[in-house]
Amino acid sequence: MKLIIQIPCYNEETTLGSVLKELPKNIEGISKIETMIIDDGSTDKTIDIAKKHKVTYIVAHRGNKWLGNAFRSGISKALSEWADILVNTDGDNQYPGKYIETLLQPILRGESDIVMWDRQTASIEHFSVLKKFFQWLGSLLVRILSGTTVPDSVSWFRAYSRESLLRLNITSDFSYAVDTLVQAGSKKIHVSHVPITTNKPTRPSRLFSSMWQHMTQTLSILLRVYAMYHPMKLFFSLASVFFVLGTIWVIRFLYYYLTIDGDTGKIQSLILSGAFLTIATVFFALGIIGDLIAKNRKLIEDNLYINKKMYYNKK
Ligand SMILES: Nc1nc2c(ncn2[C@@H]2O[C@H](COP(=O)(O)OP(=O)(O)OP(=O)(O)O)[C@@H](O)[C@H]2O)c(=O)[nH]1
Ligand SMILES: [Mg+2]
Repeated sequence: MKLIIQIPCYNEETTLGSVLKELPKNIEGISKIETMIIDDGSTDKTIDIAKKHKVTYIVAHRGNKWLGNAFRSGISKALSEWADILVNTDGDNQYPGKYIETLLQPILRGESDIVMWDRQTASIEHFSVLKKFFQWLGSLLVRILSGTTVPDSVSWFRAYSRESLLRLNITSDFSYAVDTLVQAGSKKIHVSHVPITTNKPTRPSRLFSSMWQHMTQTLSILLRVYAMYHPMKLFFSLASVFFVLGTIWVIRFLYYYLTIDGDTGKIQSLILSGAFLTIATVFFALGIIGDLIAKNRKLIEDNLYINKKMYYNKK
């Protein structure tokens, strides 16, 4: 069993050294541990630090391509280098390397394909009450939409089996955290989680400038990926809301029209219901078209899985 520990880095010269020093050198059940950084166009000494610490693979992007693309480059390299398990951790020393062994256990036992770290956000001291509430709400929404049971959906510290890497197709350039979970739920990739504590922050997030930006970006990615994998559920739910509203207003019109001797004074209700029912029809149509496209995507992804397996396993 070969493990590759990957660290996407964007200007992490101050903390990368301590992250690398903390990584485990031996883990029971793992015959080889290798390290990899994906340098996403850093302008500081990130690469020099990686070389100094004898990182096994340095994947360098020309310019800043964002985290989703860095993760994709990492997956590709890990598959080429025959990783059986890939662990992703941050370059800002947010996640204690000593817990990697714990993170791997569900995969080593053959129980899971993706293992997430659960930061237990409710007990993190430096999180405000508002941040804890939104973390809880966001993770609840991700659980509902992805059909997984993860308590902490946006942490980067995760372990992936080779099989899950072959199955996942990252389409988000920016943050892939919820993208992977919706896909895992839809593709029946087993996801589990282990509760571990977090290090104190070494610097503010580089990905998100504020909590609001984090929330809006993540929500937008979540809805887009959900629409990709479950278009019928999404658009039929929206259509149903407008269908019910339209029906209520048309019933109101008919009630007055039929009971109060041809009263046509409620014509506004009829116009409103016409608009609602038209919107409902558009959403129903989008659901059906989306479903047809999603079926094609499934076939394409099945094909991609076979191609990736042949390509990487031959290498
Ligand atoms: N490849 C790439 N990596 C990035 C980029 N921005 C941040 N990173 C890396 O992605 C990891 C996560 O970034 P952080 O800034 O720690 O974001 P975060 O973990 O969501 O935020 P915190 O929870 O506040 O730490 C780090 O290892 C960064 O170096 C980027 O544009 N491209
Ligand atoms: Mg971080």
